[in-house]
Amino acid sequence: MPDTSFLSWPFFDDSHRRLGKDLDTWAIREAAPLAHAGEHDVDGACRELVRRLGDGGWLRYAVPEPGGRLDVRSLCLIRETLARHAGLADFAFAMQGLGTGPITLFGSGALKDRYLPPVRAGRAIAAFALSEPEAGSDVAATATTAVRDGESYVLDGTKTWISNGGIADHYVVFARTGEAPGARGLSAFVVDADAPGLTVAGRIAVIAPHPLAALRFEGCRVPADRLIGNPGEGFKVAMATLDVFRSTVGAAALGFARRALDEACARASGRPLFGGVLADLQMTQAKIADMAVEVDAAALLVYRAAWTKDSGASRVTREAAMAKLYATEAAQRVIDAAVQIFGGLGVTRGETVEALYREIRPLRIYEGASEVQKIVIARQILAG
Ligand code: COS
Repeated sequence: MPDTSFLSWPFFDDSHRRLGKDLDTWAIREAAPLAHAGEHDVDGACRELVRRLGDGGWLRYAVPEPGGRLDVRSLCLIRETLARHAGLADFAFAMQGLGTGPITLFGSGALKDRYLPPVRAGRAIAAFALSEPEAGSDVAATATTAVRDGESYVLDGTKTWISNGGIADHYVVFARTGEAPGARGLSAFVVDADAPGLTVAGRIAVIAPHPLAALRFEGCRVPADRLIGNPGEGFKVAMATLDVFRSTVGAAALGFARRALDEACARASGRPLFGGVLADLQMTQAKIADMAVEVDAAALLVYRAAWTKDSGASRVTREAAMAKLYATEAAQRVIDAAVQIFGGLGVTRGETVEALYREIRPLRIYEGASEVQKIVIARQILAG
């Protein structure tokens, strides 16, 4: 049974406590049975999970109703809970939010009306297309271009490592419109997956299966009203969206870590060894203690960042970067310790801790690698 004592921390109100409990019950029934379905049919499993999350009403938190807002504590609680039961369910939920985040935060009323309701209902799949072969960490180096031509923009370039690439119905694409060099010359667009000139250049297979692809834009014409915010604001749109969603990556890592701790405790308490059980050994106890401390420290940083954003801070760049950095790195250590406690079983295909070991690794890379988070944190601290 996972530790739920953190829900009484002052970061939360009663609606969050109810949300955590209700989603846990739902996830055991609806998400956990599909936890490993992605190993065989990742696209089908993802589509099914998006549909179930929509039917369950959970996507309303990732894609708020008109007049609503993104409550980061709810996003974090949902990601943590889903990750504890099924990594792919967490992925499906998160990408619906990240793929529409720029529209939710900066889109016109018309863009919101057109794109958000089907994603909220789980009937359309969203994606966020920022990374390029040579512009992942350095967003200001984005090379994909968007040139204005009458009532359209024409996009050319390549995006890669795009989550939901190949199954998304639309992509938020960041491209250079050239108002200024570097970060100030980018803009964000919504591009329909069937737009002429947009093709899936190739699917990418990864250690923990998720839909992932490279996209090619060749003379891809997009109506000018698909621009999100103003021309030249693309970098700001990307960063502000990442400020919201980075803490939630930390929350997903926290969910994986909690599951690993629970699995490790159960194993250590039940595994006979040297006339007792594994948990009798002080070496095991030291591991469990370190794991528990790291889980609580990660939770404190994640929910501090979420609470700060929900309390009205205009930027949580530092808090979100700290939460993502610490929670993902700590979860990797916690899961590695769980694998060690499981011994040979820990590296056996089909074991929960083996899957967690593969699931956690990309989180230290995507949405800003740990090294980028350190750059972001240091700049904020040095700026005073
Ligand atoms: N929110 C709002 N505005 C922001 C911002 C934020 N979080 N971060 C930066 N900005 C603004 C800055 O204030 C600056 O505005 P002015 O030009 O008006 O001063 C502008 O954006 C440029 O900022 P900066 O000079 O910091 O740009 P850099 O190119 O140096 O940014 C980092 C470097 C590393 C911070 C950035 O490229 C980054 O976050 N990279 C990682 C991106 C990522 O997560 N990639 C993974 C792909 S998504 S899976």
